[in-house]
Amino acid sequence: MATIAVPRPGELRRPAILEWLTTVDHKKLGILYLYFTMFFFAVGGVLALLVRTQLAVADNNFVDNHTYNQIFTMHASAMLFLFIIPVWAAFGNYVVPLQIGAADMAFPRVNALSFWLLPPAGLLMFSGFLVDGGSAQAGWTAYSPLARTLGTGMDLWIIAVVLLGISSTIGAANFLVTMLRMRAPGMTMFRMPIFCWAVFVTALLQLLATPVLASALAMLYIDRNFGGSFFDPSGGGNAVLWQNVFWFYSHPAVYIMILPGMGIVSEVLPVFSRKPLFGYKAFVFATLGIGGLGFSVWAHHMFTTGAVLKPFFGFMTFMIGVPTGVKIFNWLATLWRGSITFEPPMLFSLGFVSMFLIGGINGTFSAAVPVDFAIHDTYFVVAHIHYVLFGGSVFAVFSGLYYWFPKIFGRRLNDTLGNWHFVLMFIGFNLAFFPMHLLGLDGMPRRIATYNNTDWEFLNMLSTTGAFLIAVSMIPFLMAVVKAFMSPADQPNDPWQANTLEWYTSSPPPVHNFDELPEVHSERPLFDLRHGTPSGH
Ligand code: HAS
Ligand code: CU
Repeated sequence: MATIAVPRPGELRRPAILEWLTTVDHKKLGILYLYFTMFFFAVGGVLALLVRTQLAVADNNFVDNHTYNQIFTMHASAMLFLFIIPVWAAFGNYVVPLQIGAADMAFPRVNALSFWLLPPAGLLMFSGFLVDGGSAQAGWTAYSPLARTLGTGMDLWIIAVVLLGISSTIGAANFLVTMLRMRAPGMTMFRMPIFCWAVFVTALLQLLATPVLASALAMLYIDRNFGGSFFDPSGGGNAVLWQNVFWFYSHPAVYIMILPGMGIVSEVLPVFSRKPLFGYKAFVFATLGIGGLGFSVWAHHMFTTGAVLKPFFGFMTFMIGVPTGVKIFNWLATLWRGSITFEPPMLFSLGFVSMFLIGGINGTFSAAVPVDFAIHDTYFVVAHIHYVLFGGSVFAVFSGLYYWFPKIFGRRLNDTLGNWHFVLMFIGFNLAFFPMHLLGLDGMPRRIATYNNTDWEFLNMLSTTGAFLIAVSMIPFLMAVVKAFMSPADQPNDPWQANTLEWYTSSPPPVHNFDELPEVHSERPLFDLRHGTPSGH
C-alpha cells in the first residue's frame, strides 16, 4: 500500500511569487501595501513635477489647458487616494498586530481583499489617460456640475474611488476588531501604543465617513450615466449638495490622512528622547476629540458658496485646533529635557511637528470666514494643504519608514544617507510650498494652467526649484534602500531601545509573530523589561 506523504505546515512551499499573490499574512500584506503606495508616491511626484514645470514661468505652454487639468487632478488623486490613505494601512497592517501582541489581523482573508482592491483601482484611475477625452479633470474634489459633464475618464475615476472606498471601509472594520478582540493578556485599551490608538480612531472615521463618499459617487455616476439629476438644478437637483456630501467625507478624510502620522511621531519622539510620551491619556482623548469634531467642520470648504451656516462651521473649525494644540504641547513636553538623539526617524518626526504646526495654524486662518473669502481658491490653500499633508503626513511616512525598516526587513537604512534625505527634503519642501502663501495672498488662483502676471514669476520659480529639490532628496533615500538590501539582515530585535511589543520579537518577525510574549503591565512593556519595574498607570 502506498503511503501518502502529508506535508507538515512548515513544509508547504509554494513558489515565492504565488506566496506573495496569495498571502494572508498581515506582514506580507503590509509590505505589499508599502510597495504599492510608494509606487504611487513616485507617480504622483512625477505628475507634480509636470505641474511645477508648467507653472515655473508666466504664459508657459509646456502643456495645454486640457493636459494640465488632467495632470493636476491625477497628481492629487494619486497622492491622496493611492498613496497617503493606503500607506497608513501599510504601517497599520505591519505594526498594529505586532504592537498589541497578536498573531495576525482578525480577518486575514478580508485583509488580503482590502489590499487586492487597490491595484485594479489604480489601473482604472490611470487608464483614464488612454480613453477619449482623457483622464478625470475635475480636481480630486470632483465638483459638480463640472464632473457631470466630463468624458469617460471621470467614470473610471469614480469607479476607482469607490473600490478604494470599499478597501478602506473593510480594512477599517478589520483594524477595529483586531484591536478590540486580539490584544495580548495585560494589554488593556489604555496600554495600547499611541500608534494603535491613532489607527483605531482613523478606522472609526473611515467606517463612518467612507460610505457617504461611496453614496455621493454613486449619485454622481447615476447623474452621468442614467439621466439622474441629483446635482443638476435644472432637473430639480442641487449643485451644492455635491459639496456637502463630498466634504462630509473629505473633511474627516483629512484626519484619516494625518492621525496615523501623528501616531508614528508619538512613537518616535519618546524613543529618541528617552522619555515616556507626555500625557498618554490626554493624547488618546485628543485623538478621539479630533475624530469627533472632524465630523462637524466640513462646510469650512464651502463658506464662499454662501449656502452654509458660517458662524457655526467657523467656530467648530477653530475648536478642532484645541485637541490638535494639546498634541503639539504634549510632543514638546516629551522632548523637554529628554536626552535627544538625531537619527533619521527623529529628524523626520521633528520635521513633522514644526511643519505641521505651520500648516495647522494657517488652516485656522481659513477658518476665519472673512479671511477665507479672501484666500479661498488661492494658492494660500495650496500652501496649507501641503504643509499639513507633506510637512505632516509625508514626513511622518518617512519617519515611520526609517524607524520600522529594521523590524520589517531586518536591515537598517544608512544614517548618513538618511540625514541627507532629510535635509534636502526639508529645504526643498519649504522652498516649494512657503512661497505659495505669498502667491495666495497676492491673489494667485489655484487650479489654473498658466498666468500672465509676471510679478508671480519669481515665487513660482522658487517653488518649482523646491519641487525638483524634493525629487533630488529621493536619491539618497533610494541609495539607502539599495544599500540596505545589499547588506545582510543582521538587525537585533530592538535596535532603538524602544518601548513597544513589536521590538520584542525578531527582526523580521517569524510567521506567527511571537514565540513568547512578555507580561504587559503598562504601555511600555519593553521599558519595564529593561528596568524591571512596571511604569505608567
Ligand atoms: Fe485643512 C482646506 C482648515 C487641518 C487638508 N485642508 C484643506 C484642503 C486640504 C486640507 C486637502 O477652514 C483643501 C481641500 C481642497 O482641495 O479644496 N484644516 C483646517 C483647520 C485644520 C486643518 C482649522 N487640513 C488639515 C489637515 C489636513 C488638511 C490635518 C490634511 C492632512 N482646511 C481648513 C480650511 C480649508 C482647508 C478652512 C478650506 C480653505 C478654502 O478656502 O478652501 C486644523 O485641524 C489644524 C489644527 C492645528 C493647529 C496647530 C496646532 C494648534 C495649536 C494650538 C494653538 C493654536 C491656535 C490657533 C489657538 C491649529 C498650537 C492660532 C491661530 C492663529 C490665527 C495664530
Ligand atoms: Cu476641512
